[in-house]
This record gives sequence, C-alpha cells and structure tokens, in this order.
Amino acid sequence: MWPLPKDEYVNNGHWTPQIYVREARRLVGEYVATQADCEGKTTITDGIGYAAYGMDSHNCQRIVVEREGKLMVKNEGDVQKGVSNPYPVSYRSLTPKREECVNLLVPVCLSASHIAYGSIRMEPVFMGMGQVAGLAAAMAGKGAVQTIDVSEIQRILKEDPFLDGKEPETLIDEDSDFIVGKDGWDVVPGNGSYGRTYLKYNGNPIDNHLRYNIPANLVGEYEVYAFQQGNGCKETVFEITIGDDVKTVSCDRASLIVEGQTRGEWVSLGTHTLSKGIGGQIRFISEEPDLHADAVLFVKK
Ligand SMILES: [Ca+2]
Repeated sequence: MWPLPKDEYVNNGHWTPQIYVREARRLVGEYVATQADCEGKTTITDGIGYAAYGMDSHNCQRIVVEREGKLMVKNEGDVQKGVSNPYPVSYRSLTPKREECVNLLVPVCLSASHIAYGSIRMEPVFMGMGQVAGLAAAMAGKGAVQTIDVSEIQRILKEDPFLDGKEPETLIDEDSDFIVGKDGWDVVPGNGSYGRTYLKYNGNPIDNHLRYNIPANLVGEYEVYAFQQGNGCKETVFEITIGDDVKTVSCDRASLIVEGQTRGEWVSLGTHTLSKGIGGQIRFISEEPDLHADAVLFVKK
C-alpha cells in the first residue's frame, strides 16, 4: 500500500478533506445523453462542447462465483469501451425539463445515462460545460434557460473562446486545405499523434514536399507551434518561410519533454510576424525515411 503523501494536506493529517466522487445522482433533463451519442449515432445540432473519453466505469462489487466445483472471487461491473471520435454534448443535457424548472443549469451532474456519463465526465468537458452554463445564465437573465439562442453560444465559443476579445488559436491538422503536397503522404492512426492521426511520408521521393500554408487572414505577431510525437522522428527540421525570409528550427526527439497523459508535445517554432498580402509556409524536413508531420498551431501574441 502507498503511504499518505508527506507534502499534501499537511494540516489534515495528510488526508484529503474531500473524497473523490466519480458519479452520483444526475439531472434528467430536456435531453439525456446516451451511448448512441458517444458512438456518433445521433445528430446533435445544439452541441456546446465535445467529449471524447472512452465509456469507462469501474467495478461495482466483488462477488463469489462457483466454477468447476470451486468457489472464486470475481470483480463485477467493469465497463471499458472506447469511442471512435469526439462527439458533441447537447445544451439540453444541461437544462431541466422546462415544465419542472426554468432557472437551473447543471454542468457537472448533467443529464446523461450511466454509460454516457462514464465518457463525458472528464475535467476538460466540465470546464467547457461550466463556461457554457455561465454564458447561458447571463443570456437567460430572468427568462427560461430552455429558450435561449444556442447558436449564439456556439458563435461566442468559436469567435471569442476565452471571452477576452483575443483572436482564437488557429489549428492546422491533417484534414486542412492549408496543407498542400499531400499526395506522397498517408494519413495514419497515431499512438501519440495530435488527434487520432498524423501524416506519414510514403517514400515517393518526388512528393517529399509537404507544405503547411499559413492562412492569409493571420496578421500580426504569432507564436507558432508544431506537435511532435514522443515516438516520432529523431530529428525534424521546420523550415518557416514568410515572404523572402526563411528560418529553420530543429526539434530533437531526445530533448522533447512530454508530460502528463499525452504521448506528444507542442514545440515552439518561435514568434513570427505575419503581414497582409505576404504569404508563408512551413515545411517538415527529416533525413529519416518515415518522416512524420502533424498539427501546427498559431497563437496571437
Ligand atoms: Ca493530427
């Protein structure tokens, strides 16, 4: 057994003052999220955030069973089922049935089945739901939370996600039209990629010219990042061309620090000034035959 942490909860005998409750009673709202949502079998038009974790519920009890005349102990009730894609969470999962209550929003104990809740119940999702609950409460005022314009919440989340007026981050990943020269590259599932896939060079020498065009609407100073897999190329050189100016940044896998529940990390390619009418692009270059390319991110300074 692990001992209590010496450096935590020092004023409480090293015990946490609060127990971890993974799941408790939940709202039964205007919409109940179910396994069908997690599996992408439904169409949600009032999505206000995404969930993506597997449908996960741990053992409920330990029971004694008899097998071939012998008694044995078995764990019962464990469910572990992955989801194939991120899926939207309906705004109506945060709202009670309108005939029951019109001034309540529930971002954590939201309206979901036991199985769907095992997937939705992740902290990043709760953060998003909490932000939406705040926005919705402000929009509803003294009116009913069920009658607000959800498309307005969707617009704000897209255009001003941090509610500070700053330009949202711009992400370029495999499915983006800003990536050109993809013919010699395969989209492959990644065990450590950003999202579910990354681009892998398929060996055709004339096609080793993958380019990420910098979107023309980006004007000003941006810090640019590239996602690198912890098990990717030993060394990748990023060639950043803006107008006539060419800079290179090298990423050495051995010095890549990957922390937390991820198998890759964003690597800064520096701060670059983007001007109206001056195009730019980013190229991934490696001497290795299985060159990888993944997502690129632009963050306004
Ligand atoms: Ca990717």
